[in-house]
Amino acid sequence: MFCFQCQETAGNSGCTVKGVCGKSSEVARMQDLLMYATKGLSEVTTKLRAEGKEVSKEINHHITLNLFTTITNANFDFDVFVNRVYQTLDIKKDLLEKLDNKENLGEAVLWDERDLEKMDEKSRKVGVLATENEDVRSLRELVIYGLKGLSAYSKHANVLGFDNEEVDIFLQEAMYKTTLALSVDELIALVLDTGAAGVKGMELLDNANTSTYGNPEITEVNIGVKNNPGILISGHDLCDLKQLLEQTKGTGVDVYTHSEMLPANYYPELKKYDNLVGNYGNAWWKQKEEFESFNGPILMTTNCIVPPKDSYKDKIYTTGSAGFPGCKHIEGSTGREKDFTEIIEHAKKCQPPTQIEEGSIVGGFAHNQVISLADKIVEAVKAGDIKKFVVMAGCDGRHKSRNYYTDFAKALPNDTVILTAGCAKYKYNKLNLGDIGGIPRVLDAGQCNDSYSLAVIAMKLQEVFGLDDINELPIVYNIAWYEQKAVIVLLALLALGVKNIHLGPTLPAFLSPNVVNVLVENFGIAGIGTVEDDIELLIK
Ligand code: FSO
Ligand code: SF4
Repeated sequence: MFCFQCQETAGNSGCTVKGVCGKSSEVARMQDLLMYATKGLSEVTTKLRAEGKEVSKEINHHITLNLFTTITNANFDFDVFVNRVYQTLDIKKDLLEKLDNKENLGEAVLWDERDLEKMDEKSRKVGVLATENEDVRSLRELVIYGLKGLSAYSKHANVLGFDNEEVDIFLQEAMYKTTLALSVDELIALVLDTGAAGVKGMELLDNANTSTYGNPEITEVNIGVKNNPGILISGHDLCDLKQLLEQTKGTGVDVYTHSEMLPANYYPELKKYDNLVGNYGNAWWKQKEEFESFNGPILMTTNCIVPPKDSYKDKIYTTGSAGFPGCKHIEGSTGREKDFTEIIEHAKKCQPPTQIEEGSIVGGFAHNQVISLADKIVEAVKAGDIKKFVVMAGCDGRHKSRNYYTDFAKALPNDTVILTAGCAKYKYNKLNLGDIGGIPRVLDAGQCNDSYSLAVIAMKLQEVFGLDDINELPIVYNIAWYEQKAVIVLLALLALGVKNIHLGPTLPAFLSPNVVNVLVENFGIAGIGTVEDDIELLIK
């Protein structure tokens, strides 16, 4: 196996024996094969469209889900990947019959093999290292990881009945293009186009979420526990949460959010449920201890599974793109009702959660809420009470080096405000950093995809202050990344013209030195230094 798609990749170079995330080499190779099959299918859909033929929404969703299922920590189940390869080959076979011009079809289109041994053999030849030139490999993978992140966001919109066909068409064309002999310049253009598609994908999801659940509003979220048995819901899928809340109503079982599900508490249509009682625990990587003390069952709706300990493995349920061998998977395809009876009955037999924290945290500062406070914010900036906004969105992770972000937040002067989204917030959202004239110093917009909100806020402030360039705003970017959704957020920010983003705790291993140079020269991308140096550089 060879995988270097996330920030925790072995030695910041590549996982080759087993994933640091816990992914086995068999699963890693089958994921590579699924990507290969998906590139083949994407070539066919792209060529069909060029012939003026329709590609169904179901096929778009299938491709999106293929990519989403391979993101870090989403799915560890070998059989799931084998089945998705089979299904992808079936769809491709059907579509090929509709294609008139079958000349010059790529190798990935022509490949069709259902024998497991031969599939494994093939998987060894089509992974990341199949591209020999390191710059081309770097750019191709940068595009693919961006598309994986984009797929996660599209999938969340799809389950709510929202689609943007333009985004699907782009994604499939881009997947196909990663198989072509494009020049470095053409690949760089494709990277930027991927970022632009990322903006559209996040806009789509923002629209889907806010029109379904209302605009997030300032909300105090309980981080303690109550006396009823509970279900902990993790991941990012608000539609799963909504269904779980409906089905637990009146059962005596409480629902708690975990990690990236915390922002669900900010939506009017979700927070109205009395059985949504708070958030339990912290970012994804602390789940081994926190799932144990939760006592009740846990529903993983998307990525961010840490291979469970035997002591609580029987309490883990997965659904959607998530999966782990031996854990119960709750079925339900895009937009369909799911039946959570089994997990609810399971919860009833469990002890209430053990309290690990108490009090509350405040969030809900997505664009609509912040823009309604715009006057107050602009006044505070004009009066010099707020000198800088620091975007510290992104991810949290296991490495000690990430304590940098807690220290950085603590070291920020009192006239700065942190704008955050994603699980990175857990590094400083319980520090009690106070407020500036009633504006909290940590404004949480929501999940990683809600980084879109931060861009909307920046654009609004640019308009209010009458600036020509978004980079003239008193906003600096110190972003933490872990997996591929953060890659699309980064590319989206670049597409919006944001410059001088600092990215840590390490730059991606998949960026070759030459590609890093391109990013440094054109966008001012930089890594992180010491807290003192970075405060000096970014704030003073
Ligand atoms: Fe991932 Fe990052 Fe949103 Fe966290 S981008 S790691 S759990 O912020 O979640 O999906
Ligand atoms: Fe390694 Fe990350 Fe890939 Fe897992 S996802 S195998 S940790 S690079």
